[in-house]
Amino acid sequence: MFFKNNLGLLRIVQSRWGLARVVSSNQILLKKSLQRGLVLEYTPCKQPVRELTDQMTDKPISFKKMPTDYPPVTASDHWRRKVRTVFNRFDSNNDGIITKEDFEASARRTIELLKLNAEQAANILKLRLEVWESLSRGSKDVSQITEKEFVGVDPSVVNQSTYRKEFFPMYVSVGFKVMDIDGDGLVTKDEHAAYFYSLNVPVEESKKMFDVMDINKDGFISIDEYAHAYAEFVFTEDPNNKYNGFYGSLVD
Ligand SMILES: [Ca+2]
Ligand SMILES: [Ca+2]
Repeated sequence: MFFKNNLGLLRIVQSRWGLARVVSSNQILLKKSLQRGLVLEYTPCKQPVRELTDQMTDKPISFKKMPTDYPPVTASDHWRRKVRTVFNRFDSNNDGIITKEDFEASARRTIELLKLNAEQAANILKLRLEVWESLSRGSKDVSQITEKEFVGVDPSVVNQSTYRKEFFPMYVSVGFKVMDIDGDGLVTKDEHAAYFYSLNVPVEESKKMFDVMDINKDGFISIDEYAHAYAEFVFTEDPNNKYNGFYGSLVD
């Protein structure tokens, strides 16, 4: 979701390639639409977002509120606080920089907690590392992202319509896959708890967030519910928004 400062469109396009690789391994349809997306990037004629997102995921994402319907982010103190929180959760060993090792450590925590078999473990690690690669591609030094770099992200990145219409739905898709360990298209309480555990967030907080995210109260988080929560986290600046705990309690 967040990139380093001064990101131009070109760099975002580069990030997109990273994500394209994440998802293309098991979704040919998605790959095709990503290729089309890249073409659209350079043409003034854009397709309706609905059609595009439908093609980008195996199950179409139906946003409760479209990302483009949120007002521009102003990067208020509260919003920056959320960005700092994301940094804190990604910085697994808490040394003030995010590196590949943090993502490996995070994957390991999931693997150990859920006692995953070798195949599942490899898949989890692969997904996490590909997220890392796409994230670090925008960094000056691709081997690390400093806190200053990460937290100082230029909010105009998330205000671009390209980001909101095309990238964000992809991040939803990838983020959901990271959480949906067994790949059945639904995130269970255990899968959500494992995700929070992998980010060093107390399981108690997972229960609270899960209940907020499970809008229809069926005991699962669907990709639509996940998409709504993620959008509320990224595109709102209300200190009382109930999705503020998307990555666990906010840091100071
Ligand atoms: Ca699942
Ligand atoms: Ca649900």
